[in-house]
Amino acid sequence: MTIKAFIFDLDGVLTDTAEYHYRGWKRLADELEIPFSREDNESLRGIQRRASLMLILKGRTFPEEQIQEMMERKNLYYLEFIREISPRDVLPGARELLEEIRAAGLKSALGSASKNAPEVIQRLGIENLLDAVSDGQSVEQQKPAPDIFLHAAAQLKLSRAECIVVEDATAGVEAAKAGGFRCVGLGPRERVDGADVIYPSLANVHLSDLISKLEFNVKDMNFPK
Ligand code: B16
Ligand code: MG
Repeated sequence: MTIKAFIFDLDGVLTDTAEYHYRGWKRLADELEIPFSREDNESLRGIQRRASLMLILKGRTFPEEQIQEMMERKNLYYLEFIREISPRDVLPGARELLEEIRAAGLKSALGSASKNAPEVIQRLGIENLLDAVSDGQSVEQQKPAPDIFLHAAAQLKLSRAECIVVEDATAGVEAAKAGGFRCVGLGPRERVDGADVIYPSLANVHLSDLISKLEFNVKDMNFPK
């Protein structure tokens, strides 16, 4: 078997911080009197902080100093919200899969665009199940560039062929593919269509099933065509 590790995205895969990102951006957008909806927030999935702000500003221009202040303000709001995170917020199936990976002698790493990832995994109580952490601080080029996943694989001292990326965002699947990784996509098919295997979420996903689908190249059929 070639599979030696799994590299997990954080938001949308191991936990659902999208709601907290939404609340942070929404508060900022309201203060700036810029329209921003939950639907708009969906397009920010997996997108780093600065690029997210640019999408929210929709071409409105501001001096760099103000851009910095807006990013800091949103992050302060986000940090307030994530204080509520506890081990109960690990998404269904995620902890079980991390434990199965560990028990099988394989490795797990984090590959998240978030600069707050270390705090989130610590609050979730899963840091001991991760052998390496690559986050928004680890690389310059963010998803859809493959750097974050390449950095995670390098930390594990494994090749891209030996690591499987697990992602919920279009930008994340693109990043995995750009890096030459096989990828498990979670969520609606239209969002993660480029993945090799697709599941609605990690709920009831077991390592043995996942590995056989990846090894035999079976794109899951849990979705109606
Ligand atoms: P931060 P992921 C991403 O996390 C989020 O999906 C995205 O909405 C957020 O803007 C980005 O992290 C950066 O987060 O502001 O905390 O650095 O899906 O890559 O785990
Ligand atoms: Mg994500």
